Amino acid sequence: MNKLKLLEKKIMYGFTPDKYCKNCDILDVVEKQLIAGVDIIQLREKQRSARELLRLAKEIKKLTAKHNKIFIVNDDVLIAKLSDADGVHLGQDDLDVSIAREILGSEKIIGLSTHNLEQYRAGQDTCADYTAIGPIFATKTKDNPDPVVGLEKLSEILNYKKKMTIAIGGINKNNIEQLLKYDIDGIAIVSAIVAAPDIFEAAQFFKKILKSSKR
Ligand code: TZP
Ligand code: MG
Repeated sequence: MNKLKLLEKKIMYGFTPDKYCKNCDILDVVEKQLIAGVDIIQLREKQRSARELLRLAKEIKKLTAKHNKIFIVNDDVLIAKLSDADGVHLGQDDLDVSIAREILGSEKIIGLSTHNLEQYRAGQDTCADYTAIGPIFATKTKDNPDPVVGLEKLSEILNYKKKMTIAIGGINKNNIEQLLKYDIDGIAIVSAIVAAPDIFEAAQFFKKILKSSKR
C-alpha cells in the first residue's frame, strides 16, 4: 500500500518554488510548508539540470521523511527512482503511466496531469494513483498553460471520477472556498504559497480551510 492511502480526506499539495525563488533557500521554503501541515511536496524546478535535480531530490527526500510527509518528483521517473522519492508526477507528454509503474513498482505513487474532460477520462483508466485537473483558474506559474477549466467544467469532469483527484491552477485565498464545494480530494498550490510574503502563514491558511471543509 502506498503512503497516499494513509492521508486525510482532503490533501494539501505543495511545491518547490521554481521561478518564484529569487536567491531563496529551497529547503527552507519546503520545510516551512511541511511544518504548516502540507501533506505532499513536489519537486518542480523547470530550469535545473538533471545533476542539480538529483542533488535537490535527495535533500528534499530527507526533509519530507523527517516530517513523515510525501515526496513526489515532477516529470522525471529516473530522478524519482534514484532519489527513492515516494513517487512521480507525469504530464501528458512525459513517459506513459504504465512505463513509470514498471520502473518504480507498485508501492510508489504515480500522479497524472490532465487539462480537460477527454484527458481526465483517459486518466481514470490508467494505473495512476491520482489525477490532477487544471488549471482550474488562470495561472501565471505555468509557461503556456492549457485553457482554464473553470468551475462549471470541473463539475462536469468530476462526474467521471474514479480515483483521487487534485485541483490545481490559480488557487488562492479568494477562490478556495468556492472550489471546496466540489468533490475534489485535495488542492495543489504553487504561487499563493511560495510567492506569499509569509510562506508558513499562507500554507497554514490553506491547510486549515481544508481541515474544516465539510465535503
Ligand atoms: N499545472 C496546471 S496549473 C499549474 C500546473 C503545474 C501551476 C499551478 O501554479 P499556481 O501558482 O498555483 O497557479
Ligand atoms: Mg510535467
